[in-house]
Amino acid sequence: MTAEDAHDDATIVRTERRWATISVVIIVVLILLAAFAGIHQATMPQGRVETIDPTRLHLSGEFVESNLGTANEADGTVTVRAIGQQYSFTPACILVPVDTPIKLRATSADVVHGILIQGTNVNTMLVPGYVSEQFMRFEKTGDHLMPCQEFCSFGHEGMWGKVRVIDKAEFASRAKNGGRLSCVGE
Ligand SMILES: [Cu+2]
Repeated sequence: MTAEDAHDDATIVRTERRWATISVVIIVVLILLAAFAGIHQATMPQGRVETIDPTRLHLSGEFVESNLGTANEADGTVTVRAIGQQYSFTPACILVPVDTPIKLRATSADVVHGILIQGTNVNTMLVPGYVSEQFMRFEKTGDHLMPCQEFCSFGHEGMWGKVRVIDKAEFASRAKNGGRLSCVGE
């Protein structure tokens, strides 16, 4: 074996080690990402599955009509409850305060629909029988379109709602009397 061969062997060993290390690092990063997403409920579908009877939404429980809309919680957060059905969302205009942690809880009364809030990364499927939960926070006041983003039969393209983000003080004054808020008809 000449000195040159020995030098080549050393180069090969070094290169192989380097690529082996890179492969192991990639695998470790992927494992950490999967663990992080699982712990923070950011996987789709989520590990924590909540079921609900879609035929009885309007009769009792969390998604009766009088409970739909925006609820002001005691801890300063806000919960929005909504349903999708062929071919509208209830409420059709969701009212939320700016710069506030918001929990969106939604489900479908018939077929698969989707909620997508334009200009944000909020995008979730509404599957009959399951409750979809998503967290959001709006940095600026203003209106966002909220189209159904899952083809749900021939009226699909006409199915859309709106999200209106308003000033915190205005929201607080409207929430004073309790009940559920929305911006339908405004
Ligand atoms: Cu739809």
